[in-house]
Amino acid sequence: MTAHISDERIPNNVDLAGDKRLQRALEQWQPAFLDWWKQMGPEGFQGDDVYLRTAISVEPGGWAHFDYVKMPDYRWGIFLEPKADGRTIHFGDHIGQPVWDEVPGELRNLLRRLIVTQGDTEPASVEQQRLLGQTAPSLYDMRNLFQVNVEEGRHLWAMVYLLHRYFGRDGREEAEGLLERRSGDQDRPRILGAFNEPTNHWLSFFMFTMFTDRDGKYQLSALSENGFDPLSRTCRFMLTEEAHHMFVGETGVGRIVERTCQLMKQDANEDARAHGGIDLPTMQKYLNLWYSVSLDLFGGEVSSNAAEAFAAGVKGRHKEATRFEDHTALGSVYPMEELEGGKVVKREVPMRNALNEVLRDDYVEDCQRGLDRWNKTIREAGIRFELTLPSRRFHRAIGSFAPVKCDPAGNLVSEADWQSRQGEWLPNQEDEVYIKSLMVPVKEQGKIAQWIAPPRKGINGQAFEFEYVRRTES
Ligand code: BYC
Ligand code: FE
Ligand code: FE
Repeated sequence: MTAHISDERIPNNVDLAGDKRLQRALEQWQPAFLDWWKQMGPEGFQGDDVYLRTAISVEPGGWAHFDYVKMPDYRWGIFLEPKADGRTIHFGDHIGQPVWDEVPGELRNLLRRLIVTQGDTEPASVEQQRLLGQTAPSLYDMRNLFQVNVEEGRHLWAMVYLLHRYFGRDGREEAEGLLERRSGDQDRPRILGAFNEPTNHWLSFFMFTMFTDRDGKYQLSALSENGFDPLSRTCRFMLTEEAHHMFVGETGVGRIVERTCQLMKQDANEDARAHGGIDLPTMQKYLNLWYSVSLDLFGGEVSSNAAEAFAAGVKGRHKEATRFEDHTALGSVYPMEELEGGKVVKREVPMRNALNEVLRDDYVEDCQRGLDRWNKTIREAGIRFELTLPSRRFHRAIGSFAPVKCDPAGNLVSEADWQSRQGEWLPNQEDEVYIKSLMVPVKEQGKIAQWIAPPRKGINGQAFEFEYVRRTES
């Protein structure tokens, strides 16, 4: 294992050439991946030259090499952080034992399920974002979209490598399945809820990369604690790329907020819509939507799956090694809210069963930091409005609160009230029509759509005016 990435048909730092059978199997999967990419990847831009970051080494700095690339020629490959000698399992029931380089028989199903679930989200997001290039507000934003897309494609490669290398025939079948399911498809949907939601305009795209990619950060962090060393090492490398996805989301929403405030200031009634902007209450609705579907991605509050994964040493807490003292998570409890007989009650749950909620807590705090920055922009513009995270009980499809309806403040509401008021809390048909009406493509260098502010700086030291995408298709 080296930090260097080879220059073969499938770039890798796992000595693929030394395992001919595996290499052949992956070389057979590769054309299927490319077919999928051409069919389900960014539509209308496959022949263009895009200023992309490509990994050429997994060493710090080495993974950020910038150049013009046609997306189908992107160097998708298999990059793992180099192996650290003497790593041991540091939580759960096997503390102190050496990490596994192969899959222990009794953990085979559990690990396969986690890897398939993780892997499934990657192509799903590319499918969700497939048409967005056509309405990009600037070349800068278009390039960022494509950067996110190719990296999600590479994250799929990361999981497919593990399936092929460690899970035999079952793994190869799962790898095929990852190219067969489709986001939003009635008959063969993607596995997790948020990845079947339409993401068909840029407000949803930015909210998705802010809130849903951030779930990715926390799930990858939990998986990077893994006792199965190859999964840990691949997740650690994926996390380096994830930071950019969340940057795209947080700054994207931030730039809309900034523009909206400017437009409000120009209007006697602070009406941003009157000037072709996105008003803050509408932004709040999209925030409510994407935050709540992303909360669902952490699973139920009380989960025996989470307890089992922790015990086995395959899913730890965020920064397990440094933030916690007791790495067995036995003999302690975690307070949380649950629903009992139609009422919200506080309950103490054995720690191991509460780990989905523990991870969700870290996520919620991280989200709030992003909102604080957006609210600072609003405050500094002299506007009285605050974006807020809705209650965790709001609009849930997974967990204790899935069976009931709550308003954004967390109050239980009747089904009838929900029906009549949900359009105030979540995007309604009219909001969708309005937002889509703003989505006019801007393809000239240095220009930007009316509803969003330009970024403070460009990518890799380039100016905002840089030609981030060279169009060859019209
Ligand atoms: N939708 O015990 P429970 C990313 C299922 S994002 C549908 O409460 P568990 C990315 C669950 O499978 C990160 N089904 O929860 C972001 C279970 O089914 P079974 C993706 C759901 O199992 C942007 C049952 O309900 N990675 O990378 O502890 C762009 C009871 O579940 C959902 C991962 O998620 C749902 N939302 O935890 C691109 C990591 N939630 O077993 C990429 C891998 C739960 O009863 N996955 N269910 O049939 C996991 O760690 C866990 O499976 C989950 C759920 C966190 C998803
Ligand atoms: Fe990803
Ligand atoms: Fe991502």
